[in-house]
Amino acid sequence: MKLDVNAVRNDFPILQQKIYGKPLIYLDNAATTQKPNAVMQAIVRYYETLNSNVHRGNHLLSIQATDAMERARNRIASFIHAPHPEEIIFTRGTTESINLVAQGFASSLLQPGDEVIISALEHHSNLVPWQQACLRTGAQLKIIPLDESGQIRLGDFRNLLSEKTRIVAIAHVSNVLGTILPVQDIIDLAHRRGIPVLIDGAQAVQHLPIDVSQLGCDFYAFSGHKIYGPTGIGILYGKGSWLEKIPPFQFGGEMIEIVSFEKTTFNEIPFKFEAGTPNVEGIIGLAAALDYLCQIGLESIFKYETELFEYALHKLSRLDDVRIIGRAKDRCSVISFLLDHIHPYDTGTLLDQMGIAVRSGNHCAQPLIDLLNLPGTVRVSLSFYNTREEIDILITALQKVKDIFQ
Ligand code: 7TS
Repeated sequence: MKLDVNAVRNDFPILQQKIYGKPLIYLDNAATTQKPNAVMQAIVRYYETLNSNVHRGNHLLSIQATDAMERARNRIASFIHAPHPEEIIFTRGTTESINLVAQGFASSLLQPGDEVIISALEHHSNLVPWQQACLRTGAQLKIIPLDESGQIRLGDFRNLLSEKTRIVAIAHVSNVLGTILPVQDIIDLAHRRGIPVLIDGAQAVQHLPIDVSQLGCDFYAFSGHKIYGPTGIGILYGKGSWLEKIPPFQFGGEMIEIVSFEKTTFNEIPFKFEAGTPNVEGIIGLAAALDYLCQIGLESIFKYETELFEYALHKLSRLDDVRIIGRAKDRCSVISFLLDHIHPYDTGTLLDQMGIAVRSGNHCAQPLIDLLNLPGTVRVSLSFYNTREEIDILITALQKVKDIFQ
């Protein structure tokens, strides 16, 4: 079914706002997405009818809240086709999900001389945790280089794999270039050598169909707030066999089995990784976001987004004095660019004054921006609630920015 963008926009109250008296054009969806009414209502309903602590009360509200939280876990598992709900760990976001795995590896699975492979286009959240894990253990970080289009070459990846490699951690979609990485090939190549793979899905899960069973990845991380859910909730999918091997990330309530002053044994997965009272409203809000997306239809959403991306790319490419950064064949949702002789911050500031929200800077990928030898980029990132009219207004606004500087 075709997506009705006007109907969709009515589901997002914030999009009706004006910024400096101009209609808001929100093109910073890679940073965070806006929230539909369905999500906000689910959170309010939770506080109005269910609020109580989970997994520890024996009164009715606590039982019902626990039930709602565990149903949400099932919902999230089915959304990414995780075979077992206990393989879904609730975290604060992608960053915490990756830290959980990196610190787990540093505690017990990395030794001096071991190697960890990432790519040159990683967000700091899939770089710094591994860099620190390597520093702690004497392991070495290996970087898959990029070709001139902003894609990795499988040959380069194959050359880095060795008997020393302990894990590969790689983005599914780049938050700077929009590159869709060949994750299936990466997983297959790594698995041939028995090496586990973590996928940073922060920019993928809201734009591509995700099936972790089919991918066969060992870990998949994403954030609720980038898929129309609340902030402060994230997911780590991990294969049960790995989650059993990794030690707990944090200690305290809920993650324990038996505690004495001398010794503690730990709860089973997923609870072993969920110390303390969880973000129940975030969990319920995230499940509501996934329900909302499925109700609209993932296929219609992805098709609409692909067409809008092509439209925006075409329009931007035709503008004089614009340099598009990143030309990989497989791309989605994110377009980085520069206007000749205009600093990306200036472009971003002027667009803001015209009611257009984009992001300019290094997008938390400093090594990539350094590698490209750029001052940063201006980044437009799309959602299914954006329209062609908004892209047209962006193009006119960029023309004005150029005029101001000429
Ligand atoms: N990985 C990728 C690929 C990301 O794009 C981001 C956030 C993260 C990890 C971290 O996610 P968090 O929810 O834990 O913060 N990316 C961006 C961005 O591009 N602009 O703001 C945040």
